Amino acid sequence: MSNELPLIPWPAYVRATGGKALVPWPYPARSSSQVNPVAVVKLDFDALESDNHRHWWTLVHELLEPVGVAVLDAKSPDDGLPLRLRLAGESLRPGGVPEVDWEADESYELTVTSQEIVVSAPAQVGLLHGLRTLRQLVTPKGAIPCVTIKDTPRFAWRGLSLDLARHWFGPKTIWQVIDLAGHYKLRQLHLHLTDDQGWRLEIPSRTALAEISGRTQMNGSVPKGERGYLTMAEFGELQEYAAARFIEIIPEIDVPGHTNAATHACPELTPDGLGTPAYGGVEVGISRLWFDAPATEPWLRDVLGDVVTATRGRYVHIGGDEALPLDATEYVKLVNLAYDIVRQAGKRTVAWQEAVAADIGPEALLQYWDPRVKVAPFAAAATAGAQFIMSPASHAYLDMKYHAGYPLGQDWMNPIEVHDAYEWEPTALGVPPGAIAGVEACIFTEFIATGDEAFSMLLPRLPAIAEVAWTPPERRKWSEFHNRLAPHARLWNAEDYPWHASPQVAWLP
Ligand code: TNX
Repeated sequence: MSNELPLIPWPAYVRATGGKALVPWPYPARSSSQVNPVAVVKLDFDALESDNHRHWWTLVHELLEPVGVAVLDAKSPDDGLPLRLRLAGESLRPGGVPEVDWEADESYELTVTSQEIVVSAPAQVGLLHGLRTLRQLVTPKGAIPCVTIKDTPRFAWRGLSLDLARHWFGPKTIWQVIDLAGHYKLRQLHLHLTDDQGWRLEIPSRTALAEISGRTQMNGSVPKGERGYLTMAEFGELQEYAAARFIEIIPEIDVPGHTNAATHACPELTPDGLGTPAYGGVEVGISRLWFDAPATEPWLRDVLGDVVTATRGRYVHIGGDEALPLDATEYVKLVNLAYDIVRQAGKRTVAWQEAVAADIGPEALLQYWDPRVKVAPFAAAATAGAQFIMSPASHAYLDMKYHAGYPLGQDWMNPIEVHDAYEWEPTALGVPPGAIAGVEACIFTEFIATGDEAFSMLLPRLPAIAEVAWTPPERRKWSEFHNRLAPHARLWNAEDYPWHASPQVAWLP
């Protein structure tokens, strides 16, 4: 019975205790939200300090109203099933949006009886995870199965990487992606902000970068009326919105390859000082920085300095992939320089797997992506203390087509149906299990031109990757997963997310 509950990712412990809790919405009228309520809960803040009530009030509303649950204040005279949030060991600081402790314990317990709903956790992030689980339990008729859930993730790093450089979708899509990532309990949103085709973040010390290369993208220019990049103010707001939902933003400035947008906007970065033409094609490995060009080091210091200053999370991603025109020595010098700048400024570094050749320290994270290469260097780096994020293109690249004839996406790796995104084990790829910090899905956007197209690639595969990252292999079963996934279509429809109706799932919209 409990394995029929539509929970993704599947929790560590689930026991259905029998029966359903239900307090029907008593009024014929609509609530303030778009959805007609079918049930009512009354939020009881228990241990939470009053200054943070508004923040939690917002989160509870935003999670439960789209699934038809009206949320009332505990003091309301109307009936409603009490919803209690209990925080142990940590009191919320005043000021609404809390400073996030990114390393806090993520566990939570959720108990639903016919009398009350209780979410308890040692830290705030667990409270939110518990509410996200509750959201998935609400049936279309507004009932909630009575259940006891005790849960904690397998991996701390559970990410999604979104490429904004190849195509620009506008800020709204990024906000929606944060919400979607949150529903599946992801913690990291990695933004691939720069590449050959465009530059998507304002850099105050080098304004030409965004002003010039913010306008370009695959096959030409960004849509008319779009600025084509995030201002620093927008980047700050985005991080605040994400942090309020316990999601860490990791900005990526891709060097020393994938740099044509930079050498186009800043011609001083090229040896002849003439810069490079804009590039709207699909080739990789066509661009580079030059270690010996006098402008390179000051440029890197300015750009990474501004990015570090603006970053609220722990990490900055320095790229490091596919720097094909560079010889090994120059590649290593440039990656080490970028790494040193980030480290000296007080942030930790993430870099793509190729950076294993450089001398980056054990506090950095390497992102495994290309399963076609030999793993021996990764095993050696792991022995020396390196940690890895697992994003194998064969399973976790959500820009791959679902099947050979699919109109969107890439085909340089195998097609990835929802089953392929689900059925893989991060520790079985040759990187030593003890060196694995977590899992990250990636969506590159050479052949994905709009936010809607991006959603139809993320759904239904992102929930599959999220479960790989959260749930240990002995509790993961495809035969159960596809049944649990089927009713999620209702949640996606409620949020207006476009999704791909994979034939591997008997959808229940
Ligand atoms: C490989 S992922 C790349 C990207 C492409 C992607 C397309 C990585 C480190 N490099 O530049 O966009 O494949 O799937």
